[in-house]
Amino acid sequence: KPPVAVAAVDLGASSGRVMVGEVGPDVLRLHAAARFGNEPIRTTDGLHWDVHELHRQTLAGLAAARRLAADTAAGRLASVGIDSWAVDYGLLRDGRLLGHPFHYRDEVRSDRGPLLVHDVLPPEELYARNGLQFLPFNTLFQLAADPLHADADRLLLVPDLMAYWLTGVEAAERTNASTTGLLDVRTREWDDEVIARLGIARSLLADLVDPGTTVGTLLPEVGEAVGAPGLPVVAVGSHDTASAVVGVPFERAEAAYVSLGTWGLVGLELHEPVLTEESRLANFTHEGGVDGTTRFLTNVMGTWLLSESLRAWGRDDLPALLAAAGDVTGPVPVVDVQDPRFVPPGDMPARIAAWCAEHDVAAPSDAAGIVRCIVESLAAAYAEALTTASRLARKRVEVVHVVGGGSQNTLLCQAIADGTGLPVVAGPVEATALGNVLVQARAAGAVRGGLGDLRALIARTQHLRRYEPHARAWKDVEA
Ligand code: LFR
Repeated sequence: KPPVAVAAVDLGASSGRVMVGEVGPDVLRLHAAARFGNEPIRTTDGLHWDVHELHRQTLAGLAAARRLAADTAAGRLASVGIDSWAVDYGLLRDGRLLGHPFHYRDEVRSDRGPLLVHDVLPPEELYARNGLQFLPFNTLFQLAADPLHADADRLLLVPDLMAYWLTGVEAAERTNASTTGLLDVRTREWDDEVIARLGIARSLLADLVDPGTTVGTLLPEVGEAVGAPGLPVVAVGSHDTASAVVGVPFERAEAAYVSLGTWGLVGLELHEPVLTEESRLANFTHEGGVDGTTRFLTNVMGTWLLSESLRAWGRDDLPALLAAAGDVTGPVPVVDVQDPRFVPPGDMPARIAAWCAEHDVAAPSDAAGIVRCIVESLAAAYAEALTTASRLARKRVEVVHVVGGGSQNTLLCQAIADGTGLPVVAGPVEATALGNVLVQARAAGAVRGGLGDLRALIARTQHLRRYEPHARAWKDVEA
């Protein structure tokens, strides 16, 4: 039986890609069909996503994927699955999008929403019901402050919106729906009471679907544009982090992960929630995972600090900067990467300098020093979050998996190993796309089994790199 070919649309906060995955019992290969930028738009009312451009790029990417698939043993695509960042949504009325969806890094509305929601549902009660860490941009907070809310008859999260534009079917994929704050953490169904108390019309929310379900098939005009009439759209872990965690090749149960992209999502896969007051105060979330798992994690700063610094410097040579950062011998300050000042887009080197000045530590004087400071600060934050996760969930951690684009950052992976005192297994780089294609391939019958089987296939086929913890000379200098 030849491997099946499926297309994964993976939309990230700074770029998107369409990949073709070839999957069989002993085959797992990815081919890049298209990569494109995702540039937010700032207008007078705030920061927005250009979802129409993302749709256009998705269509072009799918056409390229269809051509690529023609050259594989499968000869054609069996399905397409879409994932993206979480929480952000489009509001529709009679099937038409109202305005441009807001970007979760929009500063304008971020204070008002939480105030409005917490007035009705205090943080403790909310956590007991939805299990989510407090992020000011969780969908329910955004919605409370959204001027278009009252005009809408449907809310679709970004991947669901893209799937709707492909198929005409409105559905709410469950892993991503868990990031709205409107899902019951225990039943993983819409929480009608929370929804009613917040004055949200129940009909705004679409029916939930699980990863692996066929949502619909391409609309005739879409199928024609892409060259794949009738292609099924299959729900995957449409929250990119849910797909990334499917892509973690856990080598044993005593393992934690850092899904390292724009954010560093640090935590554990669990089967039961840990809804304690300690977990709430530590801001640990319970996002819905594929196959009913729980992603017990916290959002830490990720490569955003690096990419925004590069943008501020007008540079695009991260590898060269990391090499220079690796050669820095003197001590560098460890800054608090969780400081809210680092969330909105902007001049991060200046913000780091300001943080250092406020905390009476010497700021690094050049780009290499700043990059080294960012790397060490990120690693310190991950080490702390991992210790906290292990303590809260009462779970031993003996190895840390680092997946996603950031797993290519050797300096950072080594710093995480050193900071935690644990071995780091880095890779796969494309964990999210792999998680996306594997869930589709399983739905198509090309692979069988649970997450353990899918992960074993990743471990057998993908390039992974191991880092052992060791103390480095510069650490002694710092001490
Ligand atoms: C990562 C991610 C995180 C989510 C953040 C905002 O890409 O999806 O999991 O908290 O973006 O949506």
